Amino acid sequence: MERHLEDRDRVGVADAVLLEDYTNEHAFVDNLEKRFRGNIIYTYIGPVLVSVNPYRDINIYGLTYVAIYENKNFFEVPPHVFALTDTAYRSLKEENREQCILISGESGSGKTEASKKVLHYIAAVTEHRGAVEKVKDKLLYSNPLLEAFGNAKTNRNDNSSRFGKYMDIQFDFRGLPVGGNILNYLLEKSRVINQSPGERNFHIFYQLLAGGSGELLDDLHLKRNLGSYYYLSHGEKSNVDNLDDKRAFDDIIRALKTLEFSEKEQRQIWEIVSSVLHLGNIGFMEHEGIAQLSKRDSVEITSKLLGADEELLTNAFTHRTITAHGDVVVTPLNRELAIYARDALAKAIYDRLFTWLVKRLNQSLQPEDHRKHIAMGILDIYGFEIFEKNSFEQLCINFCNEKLQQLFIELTLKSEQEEYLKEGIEWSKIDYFDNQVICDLIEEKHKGIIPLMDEECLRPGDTTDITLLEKMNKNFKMHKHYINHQKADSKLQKLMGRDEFRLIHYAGDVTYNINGFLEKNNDLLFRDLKDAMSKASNHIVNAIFPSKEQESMKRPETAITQFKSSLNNLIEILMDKEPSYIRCIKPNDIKQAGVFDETLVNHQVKYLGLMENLRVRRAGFAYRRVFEKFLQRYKSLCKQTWPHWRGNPKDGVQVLVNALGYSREEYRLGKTKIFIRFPKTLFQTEDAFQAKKHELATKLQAKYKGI
Ligand code: AOV
Ligand code: MG
Repeated sequence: MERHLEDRDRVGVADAVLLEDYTNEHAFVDNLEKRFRGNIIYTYIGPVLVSVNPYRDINIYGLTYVAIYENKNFFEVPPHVFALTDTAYRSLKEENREQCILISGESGSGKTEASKKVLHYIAAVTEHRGAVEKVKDKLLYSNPLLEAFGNAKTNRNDNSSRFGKYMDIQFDFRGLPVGGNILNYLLEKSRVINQSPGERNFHIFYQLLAGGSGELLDDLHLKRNLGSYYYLSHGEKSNVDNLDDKRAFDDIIRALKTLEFSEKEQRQIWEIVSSVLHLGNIGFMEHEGIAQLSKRDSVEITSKLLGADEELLTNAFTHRTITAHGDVVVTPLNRELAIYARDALAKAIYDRLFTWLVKRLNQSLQPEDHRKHIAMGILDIYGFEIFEKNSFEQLCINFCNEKLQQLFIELTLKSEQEEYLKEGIEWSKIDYFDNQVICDLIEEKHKGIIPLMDEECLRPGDTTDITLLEKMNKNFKMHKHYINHQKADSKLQKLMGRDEFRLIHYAGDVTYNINGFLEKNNDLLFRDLKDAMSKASNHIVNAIFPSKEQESMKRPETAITQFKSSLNNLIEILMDKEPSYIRCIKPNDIKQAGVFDETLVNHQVKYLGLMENLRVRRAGFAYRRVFEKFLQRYKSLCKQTWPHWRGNPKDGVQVLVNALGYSREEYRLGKTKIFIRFPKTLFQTEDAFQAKKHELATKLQAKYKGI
């Protein structure tokens, strides 16, 4: 037990609450680095797990490791994602408490990998038979499937999740997994039509081209050469990871089979995926301000693949029908608008296919019985983003992180408070930065950025991104967390353009460029295209563009308002569960093993609020343990408790700490636990224990030698 108190000189402290100076960020990062160098990627802040991406495979996830962590108490084994999962799982099984595991950190820090380890651990420690095994296979295969459609290579991460994911694993009363449910959040669909240099489109396009059989590709009118497709030609052009893509495709086929997608469904999925590529190749000319198709073949193929009427589709690319006051007006589009329409359709088809996939997966993962289940949720969502150029997508992502940070602070504080209360120990309230003010700035009814943005989107007349920005500048003139080019001081002003605004997020300042905000928030797909899609014979297309949508005269909610509602819904789900936290850190920007960039880590420590977290945890006491465990470890240090203490453990601990000379200031005894205020006290005791152990061992050796 207490293995993680040992060897702290070499590998640092396993729990940062044991750092002497818990307010010192440098000491905290130093400790992480020491451990990282020793190939130890996990560290605790009390119950929170901090994980530093090693960028190399370390052999700590195999069955031997599962055995080390299975049914062990959290603090008796070295920090590990398995320890955290095991604790959550036991609380679920033994106390019937719903769990959620919240994973955060910036792009490439290891969130998705961590979420997979959680699932693997659950799969490893539960029954390996019949129906349970089948469920586990489905749960495990849902990951590669969603990654293929929702992940892409970015400059920060070769396998970056471009959507947020919350996955419930559902257990029966025996603690066996019986099903699952996935919620997906805001896919970065703009990637379908455009990628930054060095980045790729979603994996599935490359996987299909590399791994699909010749026959399949022929049927889909596809060539293997990436250069043939406009939508694949912006970012990375070469087929670099061809082999991996080929292998991944085989995996996807296996996943689709395991998840019971029919042959027909699979076929229709490939038809849709390839239609997106063909859509991108549709070109337009302009004649007297009116767009015309430059070649028919791509439209022909697209229509065939989707089962759409070719005439209807062609028309929909080049015309727009508007109903105003009961009149139907058809106007031709110019080339620019036709391209806009084409791209909007490609994005919409892909985005809706993704949502359909999740829904279909959920059908497959649904438990067979209808009894009540207990769930363990895993949240793997995009981390806080600060890029060179930040747009609407970053605002959504960062808003999401604000909300989660708020939940984190609230729940951590709450659980600390509860523990002190339960143990009957006095609690002094501590100050912390409450980011409610930023959440309000973004979402507050009528006044926040989101309502303003929606207002500008819905307001008839000449609204533009700039009119929106002007409105914001006026409304938030006095707001402490909002800066515009006028408000920026002279030093900052140089860095801010007239089309930008800056938010002081809890995690740092982000300058957003307003261009494209209204269009992205509006997320408009012309009716004619929707109409053509809803009449298509491909069943999936038909399902994702329901004709009901056409009939409804109500305007759909804007993109950000939809996102906000789904987020608030998520927060509600999470609030009801017992949370565990994994905070992931990226040690360098070059995706390399063994490189620890202190500045980069410092920054993440700051914005993940880890020092704040540590402060909360240390507000009262650095260390706490149940009486039995404490007594068991240190009983050899006191004559009255060694070798056995016969009374109740609390009295034993009292006798022990008296003998150790703890002052009243240094500790408190709660109902079940001892609380030690300073790490120094604990370490003196631990050192004395190590010396004693050594002394006893030497004596024992001498005795045996003597014989
Ligand atoms: P992310 O989920 O946090 O980024 P990932 O989990 O995809 O990051 O990790 C990025 C890469 O780091 C992985 O593909 C692995 O190569 C490596 N990696 C991460 N964790 C480990 C680990 N525990 N052991 C070994 N290698 C690891 V993003 O999804 O971009 O925000 O949107
Ligand atoms: Mg990820």
